[in-house]
Amino acid sequence: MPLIGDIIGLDPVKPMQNTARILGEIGPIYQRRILGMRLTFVGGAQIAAEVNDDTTWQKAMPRPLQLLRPIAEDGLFTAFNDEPNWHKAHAILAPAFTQPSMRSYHQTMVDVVNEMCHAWDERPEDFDAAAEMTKLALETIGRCGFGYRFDSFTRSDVDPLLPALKDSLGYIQTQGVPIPGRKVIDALTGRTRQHEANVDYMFKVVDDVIADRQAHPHDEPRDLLDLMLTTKDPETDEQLDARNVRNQILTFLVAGHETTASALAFALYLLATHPDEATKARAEVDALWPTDDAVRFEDVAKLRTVRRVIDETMRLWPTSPGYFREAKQDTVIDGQYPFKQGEWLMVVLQQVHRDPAVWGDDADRFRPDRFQSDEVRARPGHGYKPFGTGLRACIGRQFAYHEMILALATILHRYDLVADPDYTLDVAEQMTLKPAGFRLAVSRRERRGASAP
Ligand code: MNH
Repeated sequence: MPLIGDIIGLDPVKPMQNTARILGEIGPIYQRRILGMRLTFVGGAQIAAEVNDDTTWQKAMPRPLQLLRPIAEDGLFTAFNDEPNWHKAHAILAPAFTQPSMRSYHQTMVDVVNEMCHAWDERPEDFDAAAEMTKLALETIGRCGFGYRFDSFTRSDVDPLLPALKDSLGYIQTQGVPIPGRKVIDALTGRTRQHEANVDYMFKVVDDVIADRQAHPHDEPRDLLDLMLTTKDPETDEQLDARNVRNQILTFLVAGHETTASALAFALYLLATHPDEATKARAEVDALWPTDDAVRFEDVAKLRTVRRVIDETMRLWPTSPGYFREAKQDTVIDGQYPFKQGEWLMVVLQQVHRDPAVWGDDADRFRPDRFQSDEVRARPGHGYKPFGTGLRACIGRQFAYHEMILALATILHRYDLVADPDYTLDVAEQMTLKPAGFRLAVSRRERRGASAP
């Protein structure tokens, strides 16, 4: 392809959706050259299954991920596969992310959802769904992760950590597109200096939180920070050092809030535009909470219909739109495409999740019953990977489910959802996919039982 066609073909605003569309048109795998680089995209579930195999393939860390290294360094998400701190942190943190561990974060998650609902009741006008869910998820990971309150629902200004985080991620993302002369321009306009100041500020805030916790330890390990500061890696008998703890906290802030928030925003959009599905999910919630909605820990696992709504939402709109894999050795995929050791490709989830070979002819339809257990059992498992794959898959999966299920169930129980009838879905691409400009109005439902908590 001529260079200029390459540049135009690479949609700078919606690259993932553009890539998914091309895969839909030309087949399960395609390759393009951009500025001399070879980029391969996989959209077929069968080929995805091959590269998901951890014996011949592994997580790759191409430039888009490496750009995050100055912020998150060897934190879990941006660590290289062979970095010792990945194994150490994974061993220390994995127990904190199991389903039973959600018990220790449960009440905090409930508190945050209640604060959000309280804010909605006080201020009944409509709101931007993605922005509101971002507040929820940020508040949740801040408090459950390291006892940090952004107070997103109560303060009128914003916590300065928020713009620092947002602007530095924005800056990092612009560095991904190779534009000649950008370094000079960024330096001249002060963007680089502003970015450095943002990063310094984030480091200082998080370091202060860590130092404060070290000075005033909790009696009971409750949040992720407590665990990181007190647990030893069984293999090396060592704890994480303070710098690595900072890297993990910033990692959880980056990896743990926009993904969850965008998935919730998509779920609200899909429910608001599929009232029959909302009615079904609401019936389950009403049956579980006939009189009140004090969400008990045990309730979350019972909300199977709500869980299916979330699974189907992440199928259609995987907010983490893909992941990178590299060959551990020279190999061939699909029986015909050779890859040399170290060569990498991207699995495009939006396309894998709609592969007709797995999902049938109505793959574009929102139908949560696809996740009924009989349908799940009848399907190959490799067609659904919203949390990535293998050793380096998402450690926060249970955390995200617990948070999303209890938030969505509470919202359905308390409110009717009214979508703007003129809205057509516009999916923005920042770090994640998210519904842009989707405004939602909620109206408090009639209570049929005892009063609200
Ligand atoms: Mn999460 C890795 C998606 C919520 C923390 N996450 C991944 C990967 C995907 C992903 C995909 C694999 C990336 C790769 O292969 O390069 N994560 C999600 C989605 C949600 C999500 C779709 C919500 C919905 N993630 C969360 C939450 C947290 C979190 C919540 C933290 C509290 N995720 C991580 C971390 C990793 C990760 C940490 C890196 C794990 C590792 O490499 O060991």
